[in-house]
Amino acid sequence: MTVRSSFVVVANRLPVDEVSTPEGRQWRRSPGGLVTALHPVLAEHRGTWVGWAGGTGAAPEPFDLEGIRLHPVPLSAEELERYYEGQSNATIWPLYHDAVETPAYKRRWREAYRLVNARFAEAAADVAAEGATVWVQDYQLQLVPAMLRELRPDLRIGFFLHIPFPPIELFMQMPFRTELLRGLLGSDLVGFQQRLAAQNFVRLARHLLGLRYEGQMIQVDGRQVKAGAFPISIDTKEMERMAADPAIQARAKQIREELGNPKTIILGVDRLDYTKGIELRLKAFRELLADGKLTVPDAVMVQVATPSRERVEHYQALRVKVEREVGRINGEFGRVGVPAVHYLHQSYSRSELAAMYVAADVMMVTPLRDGMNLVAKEYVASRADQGGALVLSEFAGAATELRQAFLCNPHDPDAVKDALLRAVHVEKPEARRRMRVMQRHLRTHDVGHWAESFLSELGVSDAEDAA
Ligand code: GDG
Repeated sequence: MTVRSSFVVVANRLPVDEVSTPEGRQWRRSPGGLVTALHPVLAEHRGTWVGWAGGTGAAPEPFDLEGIRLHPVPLSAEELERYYEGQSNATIWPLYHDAVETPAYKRRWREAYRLVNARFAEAAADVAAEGATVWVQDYQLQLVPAMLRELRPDLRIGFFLHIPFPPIELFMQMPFRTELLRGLLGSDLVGFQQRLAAQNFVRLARHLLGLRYEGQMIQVDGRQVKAGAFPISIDTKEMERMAADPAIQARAKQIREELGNPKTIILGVDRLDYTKGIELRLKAFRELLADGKLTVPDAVMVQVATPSRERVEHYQALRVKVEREVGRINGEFGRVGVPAVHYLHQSYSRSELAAMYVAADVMMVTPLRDGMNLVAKEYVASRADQGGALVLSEFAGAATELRQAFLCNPHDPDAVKDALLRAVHVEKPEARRRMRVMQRHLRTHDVGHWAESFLSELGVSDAEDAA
């Protein structure tokens, strides 16, 4: 029998991984800020999370894990290729990130996107109780709000976009732009990372559909749809606790030794994605070495580039470019046993990442465009010693909040080099002052605060108590 919930989250992925144990295959909750933030609300409301469980073919039966009901939605291998890799990650992802890579438009991808979105909407309609609140997440599911409203006009529907929302001129490229916009307008509340993104959205509603708006409230078919900025954040306490753990502190020391005790460790941690500005960061480092402003082995760079979307063409091309640049830098500036760049195309545990943050003197976060960028926030929260310096792109959502970072325009190589040098040479008291201000901000603006502000705006009555 289907269990019905008064609170439902709909996201492309379920927050679980299937792992092999001596007792056989089991589900384990996957780490991540979103599930941490939503867990209390879900538990309070006997909530259900609707999403893909990974794997292709038939989906597992719904099951309970740590107080949450998980409701898997199936995807076939072909849908995965067309809806997820195609329409979501080769069309929408690049277009919404300022078209820093050229979006590809294919009819069969759109058709699969429609079909899969309808499946998610139907699943949500099945599990939602009368008058329930449904919170839909992210760019893979933009048609779900309108589809769900059609099936269940009694629901309160929220949508949150984790990535940027582009200006009108860019959005207008999208072949099924009206349908997408109408999809989002099925919500009662549409949340964005940035105020500018919310503005892009309301202006687009007027431009494309001639809808009237006042402030951030749009009039649609006699209903009101509100747009707003809700900058996402991290579980600050958890990050602070992890970084203070003696085992992690010891591992950080060990990492420094393994790197040959350099004066300056420069760190980058990103999914290997062309929006993250990994190449331009490497180039800035290379030029500073060539200029003699930095030298090996006093300064070394560590770049973690977590494998991502490896079947999508742009990602394959990026890997080649990044690896070529790493080879070039090491070829020119490395020595036997002392590479200039330690490039790690691997995935790490959260604790190993925390140790890297603690070890890094300078963290480089230089995306060409990024909805928020949680790595920047994690680095700041992990520096309880108030050491370290953050170089941050103005084009990351996080730059609106982390004003004390060394901000730079990632499109300007000299600006990136300048910010990196300033971060390398910053005086300790000045670095500490900057860190302190940013840490204070993250303590009040954590992921719980994010969920709570969105849900209370959406009208979930006890969001504040629960989140
Ligand atoms: C999207 C938006 C927005 C990375 N490598 C490993 C690993 N990570 C973790 C980081 C961080 C997360 O993944 C990455 O989050 P970001 O925010 O930096 O970037 P996206 O993946 O692009 O996320 C972004 C976000 O959604 C939330 O709304 O901020 O703008 O693009 O937490 O620590 N974690 C582990 N191993 C790794 O190797 N365990």
